[in-house]
Amino acid sequence: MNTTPIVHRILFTGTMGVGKSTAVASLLDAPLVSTNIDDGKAPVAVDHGDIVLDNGDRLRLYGTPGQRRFEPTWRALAEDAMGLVVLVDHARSDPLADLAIYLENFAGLIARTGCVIGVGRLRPGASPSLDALAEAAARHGVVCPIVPLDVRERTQVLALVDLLLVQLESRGV
Ligand SMILES: Nc1nc2c(ncn2[C@@H]2O[C@H](COP(=O)(O)OP(=O)(O)O)[C@@H](O)[C@H]2O)c(=O)[nH]1
Ligand SMILES: [Mg+2]
Repeated sequence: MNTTPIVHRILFTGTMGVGKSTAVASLLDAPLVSTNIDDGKAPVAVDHGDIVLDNGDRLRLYGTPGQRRFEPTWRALAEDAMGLVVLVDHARSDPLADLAIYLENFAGLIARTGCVIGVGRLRPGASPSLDALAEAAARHGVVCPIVPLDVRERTQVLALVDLLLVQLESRGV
């Protein structure tokens, strides 16, 4: 059992089925665990797991519940978080609208810490383009890395988390 203190709590958010649990699990050596987070109404099960980076920093990664009815839980998780990974499922009907929901709900966390956006199930040439997604993010005041990824590929998820950590470091979070 590793007892290094937790350096960062990072949230993975996005629509149901986008791959939050898969992304977090892909980084872990141990199985995902589920904890009840009390948002004041009822306990909600939240997936999480810890990874220890090569430099010894320990990260706790959370997959937020996807549905909007969990907005109070999102707020509770965001309070303690140190960064946000927004996953966009490009195969859904309106990825721009999906992105907007998460950027709006987590605006405070993003402003305080940082954000990266991973786009899954992106087919070549499909609309909206990554540029269009970046422009939409910018309209929400969020200028951050946007990269295509397959959440099942550990190296790709790790690269996205690295982009987030670089951002946190440069912002002194
Ligand atoms: N075929 C395919 N499956 C994917 C892709 N991205 C994610 N998945 C699958 O989609 C599912 C996502 O489920 P999960 O991680 O539980 O989503 P969550 O609701 O966001 O936690 C998993 O079974 C992934 O393997 C992709 O690009 N292609
Ligand atoms: Mg999940």
